[in-house]
Amino acid sequence: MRDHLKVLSLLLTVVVVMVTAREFDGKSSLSVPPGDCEVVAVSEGTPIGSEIYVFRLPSFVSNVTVVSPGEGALEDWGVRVDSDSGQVIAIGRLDREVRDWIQIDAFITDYSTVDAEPQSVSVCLNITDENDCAPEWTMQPYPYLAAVSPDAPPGTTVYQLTAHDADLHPNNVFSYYEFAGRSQYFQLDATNGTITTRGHPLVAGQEYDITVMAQDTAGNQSPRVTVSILAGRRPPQFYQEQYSVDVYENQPVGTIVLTVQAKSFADLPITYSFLSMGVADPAFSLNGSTGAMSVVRPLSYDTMPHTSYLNVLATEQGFDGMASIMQVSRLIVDFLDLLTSMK
Ligand SMILES: [Ca+2]
Ligand SMILES: [Ca+2]
Repeated sequence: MRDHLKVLSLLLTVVVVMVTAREFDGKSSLSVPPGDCEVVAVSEGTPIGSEIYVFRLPSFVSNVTVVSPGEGALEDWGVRVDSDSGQVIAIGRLDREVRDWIQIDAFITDYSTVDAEPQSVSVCLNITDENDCAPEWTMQPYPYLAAVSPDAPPGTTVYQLTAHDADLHPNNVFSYYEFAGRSQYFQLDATNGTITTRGHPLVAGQEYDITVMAQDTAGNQSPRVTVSILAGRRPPQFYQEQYSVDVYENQPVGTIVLTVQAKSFADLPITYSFLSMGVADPAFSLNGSTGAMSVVRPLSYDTMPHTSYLNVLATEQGFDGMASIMQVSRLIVDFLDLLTSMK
């Protein structure tokens, strides 16, 4: 009676030419307020082996014992405390973008005095920023596509570049540069990343590729990427080439298992629908305006086909002929088999 453990797995594949969107993996600061402790600023660029801090020991027969964090955790964060000398040493890279405060709680025991109680001490290392991060692109979807009317007037916005630099100000200040491309037709604003037309007539149906880069003030560079600008209309672009989601067969009717989305290059609303190609899957419905795919009847691993294919159509409202098709392959997996194969 472990049917509820069985899962349905959904796999969606976009058949128009697309690549999976590049995930933004910008580092985030985990700033926490220090507790009751002595605050010491330490640069994340501190060389390995450097002394960061010294716990003051009352006599040469005293030592310091770290209470928190555990020794393994502290070493994972690039810090070690020498029990005999009281020295706090950088033994690895101190990455502010991962952890900007390290609180060390310890006690000092003085063995020169028989009756002395261990003394509690705390130091909070405030990891300060270095310019060690490059800007990372945050545009979606990928590949970076645009469309513009061939006779667009000068200054028409074609595409908006966006990027994120995980450093703190001013180390996160960067500019956009055109590395190669069609600068006689398009202009890139170095500060705000907007690509606009210059007003030169464009050839209808032609793709204009522009390769761009973002670079911060220390010279840290983003990857170079290409924006393809089509002179004309472009059909909607799905935000992902492929979706994968596990659906438990005991998920109730009404559960949204997946939401598909596409971008309109004409800023028009998009309507989503299943195309009746292949075998219809009566277990799911698609919300025409949101792209949400929901369970509409009870799921059963035992009685439903384990794999079926669906096609999703994204159509621009008010603009006939501009539509994209995404093929959905739905795979049902027995969760018990999955557990066995993972062992
Ligand atoms: Ca930076
Ligand atoms: Ca940094």
